[in-house]
Amino acid sequence: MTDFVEKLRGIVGDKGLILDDQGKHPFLTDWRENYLGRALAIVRPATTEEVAAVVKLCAAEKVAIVPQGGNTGMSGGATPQEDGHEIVLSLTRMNRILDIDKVGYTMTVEAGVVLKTIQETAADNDRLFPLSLGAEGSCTIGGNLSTNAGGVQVLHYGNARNLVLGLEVVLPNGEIWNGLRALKKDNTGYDLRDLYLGAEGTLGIVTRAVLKLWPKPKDHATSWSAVPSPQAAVELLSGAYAASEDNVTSCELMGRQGIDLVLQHIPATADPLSERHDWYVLMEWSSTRPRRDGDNAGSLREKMEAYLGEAMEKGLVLDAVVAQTEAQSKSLWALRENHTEASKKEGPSIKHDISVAVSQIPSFVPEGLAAMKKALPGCRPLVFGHVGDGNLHFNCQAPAGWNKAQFAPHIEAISGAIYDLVVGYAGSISAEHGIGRIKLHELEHYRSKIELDTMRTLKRALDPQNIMNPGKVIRV
Ligand code: FAD
Ligand code: 2HG
Ligand code: ZN
Repeated sequence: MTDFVEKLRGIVGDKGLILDDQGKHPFLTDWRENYLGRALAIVRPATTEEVAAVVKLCAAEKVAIVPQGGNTGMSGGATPQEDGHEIVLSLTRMNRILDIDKVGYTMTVEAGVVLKTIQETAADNDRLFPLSLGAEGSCTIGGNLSTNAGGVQVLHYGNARNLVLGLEVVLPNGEIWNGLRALKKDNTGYDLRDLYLGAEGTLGIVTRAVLKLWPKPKDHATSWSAVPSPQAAVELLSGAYAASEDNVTSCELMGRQGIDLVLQHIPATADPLSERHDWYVLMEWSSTRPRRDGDNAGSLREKMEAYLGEAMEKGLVLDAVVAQTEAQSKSLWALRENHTEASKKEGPSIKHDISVAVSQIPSFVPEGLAAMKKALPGCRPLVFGHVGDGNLHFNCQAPAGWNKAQFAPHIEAISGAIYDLVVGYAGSISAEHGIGRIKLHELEHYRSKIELDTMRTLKRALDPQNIMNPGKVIRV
């Protein structure tokens, strides 16, 4: 293996190689700290050509590769196996914005650019890149595309798959596929780009992308509403589309348990309402029409206030605040975005990243809560998420004070109950976080034979040596 490592050094140099245990450690464990792997080396190439040379070497020596971006994934997809025979290939040195086409509304980037940098670069150019999620300060665009990430603006702009036009990918044999086209229309045969989006690094390594941009919104409104039930939340959203003139860009539902955890664990957060309620909706409206408070058409904030006033009269809203400043809007969003961090600080939890049709949310939620309680009466449901996409994080926090070992024996019963229910609703057991390693068995259990066979056929054809993130997504 010394020989192999020296060949790696020959490609990426000392700067691109981490070999010591301390330096390797952050790359060997996932954000949730569910897995701790080992690796021959952490390899950090600086260019596509270096990636290609590393993959060629690995293909020749039959060494498996685990691509990694910001390592914020929720499913263990970026963590190497425990046997120590793989390398982690980190894309974080490939972090250049290559081009902005303001006329064509596109941006070309390397895979390791941090999402927030892309958002800021778009904004500096009077454009919007709409992908937005809690990990945006550290996740990379390569990881976002490889997980087909969702986030809080999917209901208006679509998920990561909808935000990209072209890709450059290093294939498992080390060849470079240049699909870096900025075309809105291209029906020349099978869509190869779509294969790599959401493939979680099992079919190739995304090295560059052409992203779509949108006009930058000029007016925003943010509201925080206490609602009597998930049913009311869904009805509130349904009416908001027309009331906002189709400007609803986020609609997030949260149960009280999550708010309590955020208030307890995250400094400088505060409950915006004086009384406690069971359910809350955070809504964001945004428009490219500039704000002109007091004019005849009204600003978005005025329209939102009027809409929530009507909703209150109908009993859909119990109490509400509409942010009057950018700072207030940020503090409302902090209550939502810090759920994941607060849950981690509280202790062990199981995540159920599920989706059902939006209109089924009202009946799914009480049934799911009952199923969870039946499986483990002392568990603490933690339900929040992107209700406008029918995607809830139907999570389960361990009983207070429990450690991972105490909680582990109950996971199968709890998750099985939730996933069986989801499948009964014709929903998805992984709406945005992917399969990675954590849901391998669930995928095999809940997807049909024909779907699994087709996935295996694809994987075997494109990665015949099974060196691209083996043991993730689909076992061959
Ligand atoms: P990593 O974690 O490094 O990798 C994820 C997967 O992609 C792995 O399988 C890896 O092998 C593969 N991969 C990474 N880069 C490449 C590449 N260049 N080529 C090929 N394969 C690659 N996710 C959502 O969808 N919506 C949310 O709202 C959301 N909120 C989050 C909030 C918090 C606080 C946290 C910690 C995570 C959240 N996530 C969310 C999960 C996570 O941020 C996303 O999955 C993100 O897209 C992962 O990007 P990354 O760069 O960290 O990828
Ligand atoms: C979010 O929506 C993320 O905040 C993470 O997808 C969800 O912690 C989770 O389960
Ligand atoms: Zn989410």
